Amino acid sequence: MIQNLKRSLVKAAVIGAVGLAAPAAVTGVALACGDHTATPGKAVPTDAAKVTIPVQGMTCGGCAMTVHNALMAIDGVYDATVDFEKGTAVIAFDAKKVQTASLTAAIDKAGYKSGKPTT
Ligand SMILES: [Cu+2]
Repeated sequence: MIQNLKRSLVKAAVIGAVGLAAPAAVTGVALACGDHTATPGKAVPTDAAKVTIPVQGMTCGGCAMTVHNALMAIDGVYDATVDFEKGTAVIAFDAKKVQTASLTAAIDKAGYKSGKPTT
């Protein structure tokens, strides 16, 4: 299991390097692991709360999409922009419904490691 994971990570790194030639964001890169379909974002109201959370452990666009989808599954999250190269997730959400602790918990539960949220 762990061996397979390591192998897929190596593969992801190679494909990721090739993918860099194209300036396309997450969706344009060949995905080697994680989810392959992004949950569409919702309209972000002007009064939405916004937070940036560091995410460790992402190696390709598939990882970023897995994190994106985990965040989008939370009721009250409008949109999440996840960048595996920067290792960040920028999240727009309804502060009346969602606390940042729920966001970091979702990232951790998806198999990655969240850092300290900053606004
Ligand atoms: Cu990946």
